[in-house]
Amino acid sequence: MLIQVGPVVSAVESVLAEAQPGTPVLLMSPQGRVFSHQIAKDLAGHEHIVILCGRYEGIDDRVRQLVVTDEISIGDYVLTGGELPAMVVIDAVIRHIPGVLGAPGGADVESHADGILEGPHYTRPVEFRGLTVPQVLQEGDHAEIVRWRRKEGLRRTWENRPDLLMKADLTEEERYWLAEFVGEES
Ligand code: 4FN
Repeated sequence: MLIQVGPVVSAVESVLAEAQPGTPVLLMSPQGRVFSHQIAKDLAGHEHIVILCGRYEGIDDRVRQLVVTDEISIGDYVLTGGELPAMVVIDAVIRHIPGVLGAPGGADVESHADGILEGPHYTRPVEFRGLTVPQVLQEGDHAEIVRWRRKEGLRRTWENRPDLLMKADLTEEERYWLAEFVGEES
């Protein structure tokens, strides 16, 4: 079963008639370019976004040819529909709206902005089933805590997502830490 061209093009055109000129019309699809923080930020600059997604066997390709401006995928796996990918895009875009809970604190000082993963977080109690909160976090020297978390975030990036390091903009100290991690490998 396929989604027909006529109703979808009508729906999109009626929505676009009330939207800003240049409004993106996204098609969530496995054929799209892979969604990213950068794409989310670009989309956040628009007053409106239209998002289409497939279900069943997908959508008549003429919808894409006639009204779609951008084909986007959230990753390589088989799904039963593009609704969840659409919600992923919506979530990543709306957090760039000032005042939204979880929005970046102003001038993009969020952890993903520079492409490095976050370090670990801890709450109380200081000891749970033999696992303790690292000493530096208990001491409360804020500058040292920031440095420690940055270093641990870099370690996780090195261990789990070394691909992210290719694009990361690192300080001299961070490069030194990286060399340390490489040396720690057996
Ligand atoms: N998926 C693959 C190859 C062939 C088909 C699919 C697939 C939902 C309508 C599309 C999937 C994944 C990420 C939309 C997948 C996405 C979809 C997405 C999606 C029903 C047709 C379909 C090679 C990627 C495994 C089903 C690969 N991001 N078809 O899942 O809409 O946005």
